[in-house]
Formats: sequence, C-alpha cells, structure tokens
Amino acid sequence: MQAELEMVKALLGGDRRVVVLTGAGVSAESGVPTFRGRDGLWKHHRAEDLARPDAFAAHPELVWEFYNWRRRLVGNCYPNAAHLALAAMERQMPNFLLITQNVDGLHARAGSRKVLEMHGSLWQLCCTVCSHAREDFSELPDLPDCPVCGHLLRPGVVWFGEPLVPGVLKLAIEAVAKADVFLSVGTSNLVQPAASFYQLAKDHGAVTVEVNMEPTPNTGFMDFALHGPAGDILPELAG
Ligand code: BJW
Ligand code: ZN
Repeated sequence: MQAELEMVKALLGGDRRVVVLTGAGVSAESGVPTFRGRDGLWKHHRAEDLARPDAFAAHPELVWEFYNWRRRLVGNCYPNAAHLALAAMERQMPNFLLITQNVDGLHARAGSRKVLEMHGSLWQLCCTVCSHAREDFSELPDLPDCPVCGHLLRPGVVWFGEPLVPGVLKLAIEAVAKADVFLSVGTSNLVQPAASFYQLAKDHGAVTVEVNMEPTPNTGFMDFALHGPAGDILPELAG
C-alpha cells in the first residue's frame, strides 16, 4: 500500500482541485459510533430506523432521546488525527473542499473552515411548524419546544426521504464535477446521493480514491483504494 499512498500523495500536490467526502468512519476513532453494523445499535434500535421522519412522527420522545444521547456523546469526544489531517490539507491546498455526511461538527472543531454538511448538524434545531431555526449546544429538555410558536422542535439533520440541506447539494455537485482528485473517506457508500459523487467526479475526469477500513460497493470503481484507519492514512497523505 505504501506505493499507492505515495502516488495519491503526489496527486494532491500543486494547485489541484481536491474534493473530499467523509462519512461516519472518520469520526470512529474519536469514539463516535458509526451508523451501520453493530456500532449502529442504540437500545436495540438500529440508527437507520430512528433517522426517519416517520419514526419521529410516531415516537418523537424516543427519537429525541436518541439525538440527545448523541449530542452528549459527541460533546465528550474530540477530533482525531483524520479530522486534523483534513484541516491541515485545507490550509495547505488552495483548491480544497470538504463535504461531510457527518452531523457531529468534529471537522469544524478540528479547524476545517470550508465544510459542506450535507446531512445537517446535531447542533442545529428547527421547528416542525414555523421557520424558527437555531444552533444550540446546550443540554435540551426531553421534548424541546419552539420559543416562537410553542410546537415541537426537531434536530436539524436530514432524514431518509428528505431533501438535502438547501443550496448545499448544489455547491457539492458543482465542486465534485470540477474536481481533479476525489477522495471518499470512511463512508459505506450506501446512502444517496453521496454514494454517487465518485461517478460524477469520474465522468468529469477526476482521479478517484477511497480510504476505508474495508471495501465498499464503490471500491472496484475507484482508481486507488487505501484500506486502513483514516486516522493512520490521512496524516500520511497530508504530511
Ligand atoms: C472506517 C473507520 C476508520 C469505520 N477509518 N473507515 C437512489 C437510489 C436508491 C435510493 C435513493 C436514491 N436517492 C435517494 C434515495 C433514498 C435515500 C437512500 O440513499 N437510501 C439508501 C439507503 C438506499 N436517500 C435519501 O433519502 C436522501 N434524500 C434524498 O435523496 O432526497 C431526495 C429528495 C428530493 C426532493 C424531495 C424529497 C427528497 C437523504 C439521505 C439522508 C441520510 N441521513 C442519515 C441520518 C443523518 C442524521 C443522523 O446522523 O442522525 O445520514 S442516514 C446515515 O447514513 C447518516 C449518514 O450520514 C449516512 C451515511 O452513512 P456513512 O457515513 O456512510 O456511515 P456508515 O456507518 O454506513 O459507514 C461507516 C464506514 O466507515 C464503513 O464503511 C466502515 O468500514 C468505515 N470505517 N471505521 C476508515 N477508522
Ligand atoms: Zn415554531
């Protein structure tokens, strides 16, 4: 893998346009559970079954309990070597963009300034009825209500079947289509539209690279696949 790593590192030099897509695997070494597999179980519920508008409509208290637990958990975690390497890449590379599916805010805490959070943020709240929305890092009540209209607040994240954060998808697609190098890091590539970004990049001539602990459905289509912990591989690419 060392030879592949050196080749990818060389590709990241100069003023190449580099777009990185991250997923839950990037935060795994910080102690944030990933979404799928055994890690994704909370009180016998699959995270995928809770991150849905119909689950929230039927059991808002259960879904809020899940999100409040995650807010507390992430609040006690810290950025790891992978987050720090991506923040360093942003400082080193003039044409660098980070797109994340993560809602934990750890990229910003690591020092990344240009981050597109395509699935929203755990720290964003929005009203289910009016347009009230705010960032809030405090401990929340079990069922937080809107200070404007009194109705239920919801986490400002994107659930299955919901459109991505307005404007963010457009910016992401524009950047991916112009990328010289596209890196997919720590994502299972099971959720659309993020899982198809590599295809868009490839169609426009980008070199595609995957960094993951294990193969994903996209691995065979990538120009380079680097297998191992993001916290080991990204510092090597950034250094
Ligand atoms: C490591 C590691 C280490 C571990 N180092 N690696 C086209 C085809 C089929 C279906 C669809 C389609 N288009 C849309 C859909 C439907 C749906 C979808 O994709 N369904 C699939 C399941 C089939 N998509 C949507 O609904 C999206 N909306 C949409 O497209 O809207 C269209 C629309 C337009 C107009 C009107 C209405 C609608 C929205 C998707 C939202 C996803 N939301 C979630 C929850 C966010 C909130 C929360 O966190 O609670 O986002 S689901 C969940 O999955 C979360 C994640 O961001 C996302 C991706 O997961 P990720 O990051 O890949 O994590 P894992 O756990 O799956 O993988 C971790 C990986 O890390 C593994 O591979 C490990 O090996 C690796 N790893 N340690 C390196 N140390
Ligand atoms: Zn309201």
